[in-house]
Amino acid sequence: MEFSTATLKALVDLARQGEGHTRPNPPVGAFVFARDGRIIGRGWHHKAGENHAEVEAIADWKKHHPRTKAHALLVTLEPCSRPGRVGACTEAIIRAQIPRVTYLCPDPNPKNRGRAQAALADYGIACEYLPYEPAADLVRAFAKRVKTGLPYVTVKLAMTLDGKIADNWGEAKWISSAASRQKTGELRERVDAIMVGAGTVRKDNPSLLAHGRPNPDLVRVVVSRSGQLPENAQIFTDGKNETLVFGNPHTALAELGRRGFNHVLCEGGKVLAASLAELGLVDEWLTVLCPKVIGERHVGEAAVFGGGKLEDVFVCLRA
Ligand code: AOF
Ligand code: ZN
Repeated sequence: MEFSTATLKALVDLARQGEGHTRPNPPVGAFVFARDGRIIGRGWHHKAGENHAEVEAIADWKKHHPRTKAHALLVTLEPCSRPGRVGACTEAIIRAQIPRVTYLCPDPNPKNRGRAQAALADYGIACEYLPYEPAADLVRAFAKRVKTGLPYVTVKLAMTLDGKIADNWGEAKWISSAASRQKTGELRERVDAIMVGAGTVRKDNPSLLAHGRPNPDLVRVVVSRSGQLPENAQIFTDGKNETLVFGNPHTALAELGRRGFNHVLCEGGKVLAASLAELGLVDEWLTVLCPKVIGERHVGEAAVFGGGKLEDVFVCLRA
């Protein structure tokens, strides 16, 4: 069966609804198709311990189109073939008698990798791998953790044209525009944890929460060598998401990896970002380049020179 790029893109978008909620599992999406190419079932993996995407899509098909025969199943990740918290998806596909399966990325988990095709072939079900980069991107963080035991780390920094991430008083609030703070705030909806250094907590008293849709699964992490943090900081007192404190970045990531965290977003400050870089723990740099110059003068005298109508630029580099 042929799939249009629009269909593949729509499927990845569906899978992304699970981003930031599925740890230790990856986000996954699946469509069931009728013979005429219509999508008759849609599903995504919501949370570990709940249905996998394939099972959700099959249930959706049975609920809304019980009399239509399924012709094919398309899934962003190779279907699992060994039971875990839930039953194997290959078994569900066999029971549903879907004759064709296409997946867009192999499962990085050695437990399942490369096994779906043989498991389905025994039942006369054709299974093919159609490589699609955005589907591999979806499981990039999960793949890093299952291979190394450590989470995938994105470090976000907002920087001026003269390379400053804070003004000469250490004030970082006004470097990026409100629009880009909104945009990077949305990233918090899609990761498992937000990590900052103690200095950022003392200086900015941030909430470290998603700006738009609240993500109750998001965990806040502070790295503090001394452990001396203000007790009244909102991350400890707002009664919202869990906050964990670790003594150094390596211990923090090793423990988060052990607990199944796939993607950690580090939002500063520069001491923590530099230690992560020195330890070789950064997978991705997300730099917001702001059209401003701070220079050597102190805030209050003539601080940040704005760049007129120019907008912030997002630069994403994989380490
Ligand atoms: C799929 N569809 O939607 C997901 C898959 O403990 P379990 O039973 O939830 O299994 C987790 C493993 O299954 C996970 O490590 C990964 O290999 C795969 N994830 N597979 O067919 C899904 N989330
Ligand atoms: Zn599965």
